[in-house]
Amino acid sequence: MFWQTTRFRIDLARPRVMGIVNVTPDSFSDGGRLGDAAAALRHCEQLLAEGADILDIGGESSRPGAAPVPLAEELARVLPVVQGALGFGVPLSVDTVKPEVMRRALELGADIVNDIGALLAPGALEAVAAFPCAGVCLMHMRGDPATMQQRPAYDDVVAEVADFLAGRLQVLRAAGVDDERIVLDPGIGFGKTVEHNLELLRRQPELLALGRPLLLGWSRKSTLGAVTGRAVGERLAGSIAAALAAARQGAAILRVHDVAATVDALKVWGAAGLLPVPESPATRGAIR
Ligand code: 9MG
Repeated sequence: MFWQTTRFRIDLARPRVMGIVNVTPDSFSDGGRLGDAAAALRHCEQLLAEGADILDIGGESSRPGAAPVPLAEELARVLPVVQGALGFGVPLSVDTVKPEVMRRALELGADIVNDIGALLAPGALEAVAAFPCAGVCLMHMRGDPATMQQRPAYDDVVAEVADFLAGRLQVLRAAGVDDERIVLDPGIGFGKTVEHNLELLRRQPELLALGRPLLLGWSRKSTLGAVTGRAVGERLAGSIAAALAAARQGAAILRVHDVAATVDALKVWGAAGLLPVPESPATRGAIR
């Protein structure tokens, strides 16, 4: 399967690693805007050197309870980094729920919109649909980052996530967005308990029936902390275990902080033939 994005048609015959670039004050800030963008770009280069296939650039934290970032601030954080990273020659994703950020980033030449809100914000669908090749990741979230962890409840979390994603897929199709532009994400940690997240991992193959590639983000998430008893900075082993399990269960794209370790782990499982679609000579290296 392929993921059509603005500049690249990404071959998903093997799992791709999406490196996380958080352009938030707690990530890079040295107190100055130019310094922040330069530090973020150095981080992009580091992730690429470690083997990232895609960079996901975001200026607003989606952690539970995180404060919303005003539009002007998010634009000022994200656009200079997108602009600077365009020359790296890899697919650039912009992690945002704001239609104006989507539009401005796509105008600059960004390849993908990664929307934890599945293009539900007024104007978001139109913003993406207006760019005929832009890729999009539609993620399931129950509620919003401020409220989502207040007693989330489902009768059947996998069925309800699948129904939601199927519905969004239909809406995008009706708006003229080609299937090949769309990947789907069950949204680990977004309005789900530890048990919901683990059930989504166990039954992840059921989501493949939706017919589009799956993107999974397990990196450093609190479910890993709950299972291991580890603080966020100590979750590397848990993150790698979850990433491998997700890949084994059919994930096509893994959104991660720790690119080098994830790439190595995937190489070992790939070499052993443990991934569902091992890389073939015909597809090796093809990303366009
Ligand atoms: C922005 N962001 C944080 N976690 C994420 C996840 O699991 N998936 C996607 N698509 N984006 C995420």
